[in-house]
Amino acid sequence: MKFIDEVVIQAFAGKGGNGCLSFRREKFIPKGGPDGGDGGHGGSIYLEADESLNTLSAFRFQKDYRADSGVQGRGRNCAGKAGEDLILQVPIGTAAFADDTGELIGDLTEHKQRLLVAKGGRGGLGNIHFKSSTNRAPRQTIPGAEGESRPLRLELNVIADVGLLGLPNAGKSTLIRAVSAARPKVADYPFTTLVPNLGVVSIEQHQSFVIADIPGLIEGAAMGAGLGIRFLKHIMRTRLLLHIVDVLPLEGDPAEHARVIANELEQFSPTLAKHERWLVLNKMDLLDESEQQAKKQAIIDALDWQGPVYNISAATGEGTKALMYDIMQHIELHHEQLQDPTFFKEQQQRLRQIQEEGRESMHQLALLRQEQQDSLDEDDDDYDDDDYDVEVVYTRD
Ligand SMILES: Nc1nc2c(ncn2[C@@H]2O[C@H](COP(=O)(O)OP(=O)(O)OP(=O)(O)O)[C@@H](O)[C@H]2O)c(=O)[nH]1
Ligand SMILES: [Mg+2]
Repeated sequence: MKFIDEVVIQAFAGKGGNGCLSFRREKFIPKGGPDGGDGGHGGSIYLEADESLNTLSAFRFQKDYRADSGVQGRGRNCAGKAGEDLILQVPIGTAAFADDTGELIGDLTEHKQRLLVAKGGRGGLGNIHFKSSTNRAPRQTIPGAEGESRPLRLELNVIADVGLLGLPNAGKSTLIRAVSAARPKVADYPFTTLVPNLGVVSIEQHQSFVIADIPGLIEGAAMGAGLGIRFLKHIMRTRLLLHIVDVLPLEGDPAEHARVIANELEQFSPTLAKHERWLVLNKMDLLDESEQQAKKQAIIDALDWQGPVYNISAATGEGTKALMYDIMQHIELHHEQLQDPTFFKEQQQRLRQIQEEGRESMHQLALLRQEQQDSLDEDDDDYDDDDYDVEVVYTRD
């Protein structure tokens, strides 16, 4: 199955059935009054979130979706049957936009949540409605209204509490393997991870949170280098970012590497760059104990880092448990704070800002790519961002 996180489809809601023009015709009632019934409403189109889905790949080939039309009214005041609604199942975390205006129609964040995306046309009125003292035989009816039709862009953002950030090879996937049942591939070459992986970290019986491991970022990602920045959108909604830094990289210096990531984040969304971010210094098993503290201090000094810092080894598990406990606490505190309506509002506002900035950066990147493509004029380069022939893995234990 392919991991698809963006599709454009056409939604055509059903037309309303026409109102009926009819008069009562019965034995012994020579001039029966009007009895034309109403048309049924056209079927609407809804999106419905389904927790068992994790990609939009079902929409890759079929692009047009039509709900049934309403049936027209009949004589004897019979109303036509309403057209059946069409319910499209999508993964949790799907947002729907009107593709022509860019307007956000809505977000699906909970299992079974429904969102109306194209309203069916109203059923027409039969002539029975138009009888009056002056007109006993009205020939007037109202036809059914057209259903709404619109191009829809569906965007899937995986929903996680914590997002992992870092250069390729920093050990992001190794960490998610160490602390959850998720089993993303780990290897000593860059870009091992090509799609987001989610892992559930269980702390105690009823305490758990979701971590998202995304592909590594490199310098220039905002300009399209490596896999670009498109995966950052999957961690836009997280409450906390874990910035994983390899303390003993094959090339370069850890503090410099951390700066690269901070810079790419800033270019993607300045608001996201100000988000709660913890520095996680990984591969500490490669250093002696005495070196570990010195390394940590050197990185903090070089970055003038004020936030939390953790020393861990994703490979041996050292330090990971304490980190996970602290994350859980942080998430719970955040949960409590969200009860405060002012805080909640601020968070919503901040999220919207991040989404806007992120969308703009991705738009700029798409334009840049288009320019490059045009100037290259290479028709054999049909690289498609969405074409990773791999599956997004959600592992819940
Ligand atoms: N010694 C040591 N090696 C580690 C540690 N964590 C990860 N590694 C190794 O570092 C390499 C890269 O690890 P990954 O987990 O694949 O790195 P990643 O950040 O997911 O990389 P991408 O998916 O390419 O972005 C692998 O060879 C791991 O075995 C650690 O704590 N100690
Ligand atoms: Mg990885």
